Amino acid sequence: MEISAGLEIVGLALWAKEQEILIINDLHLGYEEVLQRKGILIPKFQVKEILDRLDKIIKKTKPKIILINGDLKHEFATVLKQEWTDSLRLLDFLLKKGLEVIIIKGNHDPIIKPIAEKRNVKIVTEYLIGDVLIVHGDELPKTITTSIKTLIIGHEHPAITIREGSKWERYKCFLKGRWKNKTLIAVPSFNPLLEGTDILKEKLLSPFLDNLAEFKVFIVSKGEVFDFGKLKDLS
Ligand SMILES: [Mn+2]
Repeated sequence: MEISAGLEIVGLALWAKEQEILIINDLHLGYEEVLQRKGILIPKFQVKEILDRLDKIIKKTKPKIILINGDLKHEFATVLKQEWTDSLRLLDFLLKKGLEVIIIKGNHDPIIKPIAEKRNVKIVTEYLIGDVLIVHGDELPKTITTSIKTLIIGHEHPAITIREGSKWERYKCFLKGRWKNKTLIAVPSFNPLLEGTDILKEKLLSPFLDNLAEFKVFIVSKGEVFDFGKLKDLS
């Protein structure tokens, strides 16, 4: 589904069709190890699930470049064993397909460099596609030129809880609204383990997102996209 001119939602990724660039964010690889250290035992299915989903999207879109818009791995202060293994597995999977991989630095990525350097992958703080600027979204950029019309961010992990009969289900969603005089698109986390921030109930994280009332919500469920209209009409 096209969310904005030239930008399509494909699963939990955003697809810049003309430029053949696929955008994903907030993989938080190694999150399972972090949970396990806290005594929460969960099966390690995260990477496999991520690669399976990515494989489907890549086969469908055939991108040239893949942008990882921040938070490739989870732990801030160090590189955990699982983060090494999982991050390299992901990069190798993408590089083997002949894709150019570019990492946009997120707030969980202060020490991403040794991983990226191992595979010669570029790290940037932002990426420009025509008049579309892609940043992680944890902080506002110092300068934004007037020529930029659209911003794409991650970081927020947007999701929404919807009532279905007697139970509530949480779905990941894309958001589209305005930030200053520009179009803003927030992309959900690509990690299946991270359900996301309930935008109706929880405090918002990104300084780009303040009042979401006028934002449009696009829910992703089992790879399908549904336009749910404006948030103010949902709550
Ligand atoms: Mn983040």
